[in-house]
Amino acid sequence: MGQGHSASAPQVILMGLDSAGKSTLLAKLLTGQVMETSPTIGFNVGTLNLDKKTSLTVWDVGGQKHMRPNWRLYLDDCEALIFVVDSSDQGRMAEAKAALKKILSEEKLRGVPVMVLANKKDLPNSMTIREVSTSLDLPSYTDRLWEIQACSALKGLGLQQAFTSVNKMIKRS
Ligand code: G3D
Repeated sequence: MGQGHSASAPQVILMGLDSAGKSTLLAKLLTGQVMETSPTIGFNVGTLNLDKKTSLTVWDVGGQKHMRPNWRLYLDDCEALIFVVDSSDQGRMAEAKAALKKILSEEKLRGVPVMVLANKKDLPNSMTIREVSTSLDLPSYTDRLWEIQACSALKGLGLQQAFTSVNKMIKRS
């Protein structure tokens, strides 16, 4: 794995509300590596080349933060969207649901598969994937592949399976 961004590389985009656990997830994936952040690009916390062909770009969405106008440029080659939610924060599920809906209404993401990561499953009060799935209205997304996976970015649980599933979804879509 290395860092860097090539505008033409297929992208996997990681999104979610602030505090969902995106930086923690990225740090886990980058263990032992130095992470470069690109404040000039926007709110992405980093871009990681998963392999020669695929890179992962991370964005905060929703919350008090405003999307930069140029974030859509990153959707051009987006092959999959990973949407991270804090499954222990029931109070922000409606906000997460709205943010996901808004992103998925982007024309450029039509038909793009979505992996929802129900993060922080290590916490005792975390919602089940069924509860998260219902809260985010995932069954209403009938025009694309979607999956939900529980994980703990902090403990590194469920991440391998999630990325394996993402690759499979990309191949199937
Ligand atoms: P963001 O990048 O999406 O904004 P962060 O989110 O990665 O900064 O995570 C926000 C907070 O949640 C951090 O705690 C982080 O340690 C915690 N967190 C992230 N993933 C997990 C997880 O899987 N389990 C638990 N228990 N906590 C997690 P702080 O205290 O630093 O704000």
